[in-house]
Amino acid sequence: MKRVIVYGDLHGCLEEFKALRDKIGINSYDFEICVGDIINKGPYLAHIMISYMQDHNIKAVLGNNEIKSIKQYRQYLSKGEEYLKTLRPFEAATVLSLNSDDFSFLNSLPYFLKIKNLTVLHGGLTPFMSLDKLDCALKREITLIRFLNEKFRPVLLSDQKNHNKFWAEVYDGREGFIVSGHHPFKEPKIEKYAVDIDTGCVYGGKLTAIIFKKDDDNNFDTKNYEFVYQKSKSDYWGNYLNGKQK
Ligand SMILES: [Mn+2]
Repeated sequence: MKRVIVYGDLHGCLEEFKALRDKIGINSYDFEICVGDIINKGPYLAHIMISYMQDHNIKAVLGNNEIKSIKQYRQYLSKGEEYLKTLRPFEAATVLSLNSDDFSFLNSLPYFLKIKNLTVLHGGLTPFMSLDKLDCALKREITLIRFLNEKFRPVLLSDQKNHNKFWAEVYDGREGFIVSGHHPFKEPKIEKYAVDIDTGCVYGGKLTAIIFKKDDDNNFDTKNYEFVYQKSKSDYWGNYLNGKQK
């Protein structure tokens, strides 16, 4: 394994993803992994995204969107067509696009992945969490964390105040150098022991990849990494909300 390449939230933006991989010049020694939220909100259906990931041996951790769609697919299997009417159109489209192989793929995704000194997860951690002691609720929580209050408890996006700190600003590096996504920033959010690489491709921003190479100690060099970007073709989610596409 020469390079580790981590991609931000894809949300169905397959064309930008392909263009970004071309730009990087992926080769068979590279280890590629996504921070989760591969599916939903964007232009390409979940089945297409998952097939592409499998065809190219690209790994991923669970995002909150994968967790949601796993639940919805299960409900659909037990309740049938009627259940789909309770979903938003893009959620129903995801469920209908999944086959049992896709469902197995989603179920096989881990909540986090450690690669030597690197850790990939979707959301974030609080100072009270350790990755080897997460119960079910906390596992779900690490896909959702963005900002923390003064007691370092996660705050809901709707309750967020200016003085709240982004989780990575108070993260001390105890679980390795973390690459995350989930909360979109205009540029990658770089902290001492973590970087959030969700730059909102599905919202008309850009798709970001971060590339790590080995250092002299055979770890990954977390001081000299590189970003590669691919500009989004459209504000897909904005267009969806405005009813310009289904
Ligand atoms: Mn997310």
